[in-house]
Amino acid sequence: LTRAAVLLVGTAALTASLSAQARELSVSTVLPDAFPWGQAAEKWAELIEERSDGRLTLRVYPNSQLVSGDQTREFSAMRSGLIDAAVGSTINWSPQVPELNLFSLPFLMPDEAAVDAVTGGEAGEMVFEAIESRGVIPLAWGENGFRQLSNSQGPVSEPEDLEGLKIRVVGSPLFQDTFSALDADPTQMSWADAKPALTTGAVDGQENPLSVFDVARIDQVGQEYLTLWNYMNDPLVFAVNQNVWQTLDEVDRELLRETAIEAGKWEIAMTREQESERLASIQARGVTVTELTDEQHQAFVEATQSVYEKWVPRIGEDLVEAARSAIDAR
Ligand code: X2X
Repeated sequence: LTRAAVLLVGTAALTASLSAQARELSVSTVLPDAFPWGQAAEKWAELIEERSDGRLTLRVYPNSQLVSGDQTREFSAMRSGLIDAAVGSTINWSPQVPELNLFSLPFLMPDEAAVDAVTGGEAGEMVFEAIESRGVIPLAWGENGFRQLSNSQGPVSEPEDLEGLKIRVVGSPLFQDTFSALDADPTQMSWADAKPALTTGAVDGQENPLSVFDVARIDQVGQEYLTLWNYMNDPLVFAVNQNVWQTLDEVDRELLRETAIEAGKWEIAMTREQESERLASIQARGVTVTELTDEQHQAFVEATQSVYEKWVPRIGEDLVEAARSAIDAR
């Protein structure tokens, strides 16, 4: 045997033994499996368990525990390899991937069909390229849902009603701008800090999808007023660290992608199907629910235009344009 041949045989044996070994990947989420978001990650793990013949295991770590509760560090932790994978919110990743602020532009997405047109089309591909260019491999979409506004002080049906209300907001500075444009008093904090702040009255309100309001029993911490304003949809992205991805063979890459897509579709359908039931149970617990007339909706749209002026250039004119055409053509 020549020296090259010995080397080749050695490498092949090493590769074979590596791939024969079971591999465990950590998957970070903010919300645990009492919520659709956590269930999305669990579903992904289940499908991998069923189909990988023991080669791969996904171990889900909820409550942002791998980043000590600081959900806005999840993307950086995944990029650096501290976390292998995540099912994460575009809001929480937007400090590192500015294009993800697309989804937080107030009142851009009128309905679920608009969300699907954006994520499933050219705009969605552009967003995935933006994620990949920052060192993380995006695989599939999920959904936290349309975010609705709640508070402890009174019904909100027009921008004036928000004046001076302290609102807990997430992630990107875009949220500070949206709520400042509405003359509210936004304060940024993690989900881990949000419920205590609502409990003590340190903040008057918050915004989250109905599933989060319902499962976390936000009404029990004084949030008696809920406004259905659909001001933004919060998609989730299934993703894997780039170095981890490079060590996987084609079969396992395809498996991770196909199971992420399946888990995402399953979770999106479930989240949407449960919406009306969730609203009914929130109402049954005594929460006052406000729906906006077209005129009231329009007042919020106009009051938040400054957010577009500042943020469209940061997100990218092309991306916003692609999203708008997809929405118009839905
Ligand atoms: O922190 C939130 O509000 C949550 C749970 O919805 C996100 O992580 C975006």
